[in-house]
Amino acid sequence: MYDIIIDSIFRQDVIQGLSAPEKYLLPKYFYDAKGDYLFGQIMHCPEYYLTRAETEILRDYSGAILQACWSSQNPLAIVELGAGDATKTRYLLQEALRLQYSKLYIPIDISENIIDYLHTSLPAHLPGMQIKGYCGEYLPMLAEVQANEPARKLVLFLGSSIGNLLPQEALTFCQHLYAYLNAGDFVLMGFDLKKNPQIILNAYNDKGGLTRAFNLNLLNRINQELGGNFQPDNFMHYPVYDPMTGACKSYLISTCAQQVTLDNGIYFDFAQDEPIYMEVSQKYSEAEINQMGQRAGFKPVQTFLDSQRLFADVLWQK
Ligand code: AVI
Repeated sequence: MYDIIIDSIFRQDVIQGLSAPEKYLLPKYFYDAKGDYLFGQIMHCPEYYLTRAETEILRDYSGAILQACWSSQNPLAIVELGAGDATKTRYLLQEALRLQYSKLYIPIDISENIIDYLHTSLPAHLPGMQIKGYCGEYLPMLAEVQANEPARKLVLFLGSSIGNLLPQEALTFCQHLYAYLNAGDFVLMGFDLKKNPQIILNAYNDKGGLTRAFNLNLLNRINQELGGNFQPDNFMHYPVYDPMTGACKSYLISTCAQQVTLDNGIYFDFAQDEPIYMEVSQKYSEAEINQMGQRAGFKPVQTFLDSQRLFADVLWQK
């Protein structure tokens, strides 16, 4: 039953996106098992600096981040939206245990596999840390966490996941996040910074072709799950970066006139050179980040940068 509902939402979104005058697919559908694997590979490829930069920040500044959130009256619960395998977060959690600032980690993830994995893998690395995973959409789950856990919260939203929203959507997300928090709660949010445009473009066009495969995998997923007949070789991976707006957008370009059909008979015509918009990975200046935090209602506490100033983890308080 669950699979049928998921399949029909996926189908609905694909049909809506590919029938639009400007075709698009939703990036949340990148992450099937193969997509998770490819994203794991991307995070380790030489051009994709984001993960290395943020890992450096958490390795070097976890103590300072926690000090800034510390209050002797109230223990801290560390909540993470989109925890993934929590590799980077472990630095913060280990430091929280060492300083005795927190003994409760609450990962929220849409994937039950991830939550199960964290429950089984983390205790060996974090003796004494209680792990209470919540599976579902970020904000509804955060509401449940707030109802169930009285502790003060430090909410992590790392990895530049906020960058996969357009700036206006990102602001709306931050405003909603603010509304779900209690006065005194903290947010640590990871933003990729504007920088030399070539460095950014290379990160989304790695020489090993991982990002290309990551984008084309969504066409394979449509073939497998919706009985599509996409020929991925007929599409070209085309990322562009606009240094004025900070938007790095990925497209798949149809290299010929073609028709693609799903197993229910619905079809989509592609003109030669017609694009499918796949994803935005928005980059920000420090001033733009501060402005967003303030417009959402947060008080800026501190900004943590890596040594090359590529990436920012920004601490805000409600
Ligand atoms: C998950 N997200 C922050 C990645 C990004 O950088 O926008 C997804 C990604 N897409 C292509 N490469 C990485």
